[in-house]
Amino acid sequence: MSDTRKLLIGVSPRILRQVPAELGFRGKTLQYLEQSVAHWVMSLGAMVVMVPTVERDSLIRPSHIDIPDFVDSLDGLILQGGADMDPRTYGEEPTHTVGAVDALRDRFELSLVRGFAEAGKPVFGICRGMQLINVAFGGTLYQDLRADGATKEHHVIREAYDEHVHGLRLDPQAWFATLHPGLEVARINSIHHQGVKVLGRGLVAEAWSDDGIVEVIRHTGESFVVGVQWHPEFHDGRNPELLAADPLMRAFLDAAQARRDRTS
Ligand SMILES: [Mn+2]
Repeated sequence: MSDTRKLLIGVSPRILRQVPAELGFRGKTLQYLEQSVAHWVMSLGAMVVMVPTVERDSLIRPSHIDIPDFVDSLDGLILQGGADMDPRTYGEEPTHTVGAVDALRDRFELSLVRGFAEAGKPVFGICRGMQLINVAFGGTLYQDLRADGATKEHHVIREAYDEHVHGLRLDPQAWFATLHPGLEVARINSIHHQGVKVLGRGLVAEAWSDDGIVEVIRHTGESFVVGVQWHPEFHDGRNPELLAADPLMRAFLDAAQARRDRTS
C-alpha cells in the first residue's frame, strides 16, 4: 500500500547562543526557525519540523539520536540562512570581514547535507544554506565579496534588508531555467556578503547576479541538491517584480515525493 502521509520536511535551525536579556532564557541557547520558511513549505502541502543540533557537549549523545535517524524519518532537508560559515571548514583562516561563526552548527549541517544526499533525499539550501552545500562538496567561499574583490556591488544593505534587490541572469540551458519557462532575467532579494568562490565537486552554477556572483547551484548527481543565494521565502507576492518562489519549492517537494514513492 502506498504511503499517503504528508511529506515531512526537516529545517535545520538558526542558533542564538547569546540571548538578549529581555527575552529571558538567561544562559540558555535558542534554536529557532524563521516562520516564512515554514509557511512557504506548508503552503504547498508539506509538514515542517525543526531538526535540533546534536552536540557533543549536550545531553543528547550521538548514540541516542544522530544524523541517520533524521535522514530515515524525514523526506527532505532545508537549510536556513544565518551566520557566516567558519572559513576553517573550507581550509582558510578567517579574515576580519567574517562575523561570529558557529562551528557546531557548521559541523552539524555539513553532516546533515551529506547524510541526506547519500540517501538520495532532497536538500535545499537558502543563502548560508547554499554556501554550506558548496562547502559540503569541497567548494570554497569568498569570505567577503567586496573585500575579496569578487565585485564592487553591494549584495547586502543592512538598512534595506530584504528590500535590497538586484538582477538575476538564468542559464537558459540549465535545470533551474526549466522552472521558469521563457525567463532569462529576473529580480531577487540579496542579503549576503559572502558567496561561492570555487564550486564543489559535482556542482554547477545555473544563475548569476548582473555582476557575476553565483546565485544558484545544483548538484548534477541523481539526488536533488539545490542552493539559492537569495531568500525566496521572502518573495511572498507583495513585490510582484520578484521571481516567483513556488516553482522551486514544488520541484523540491516533487523530488521528495518521488524518493518516497521509490521506496514505499
Ligand atoms: Mn546577491
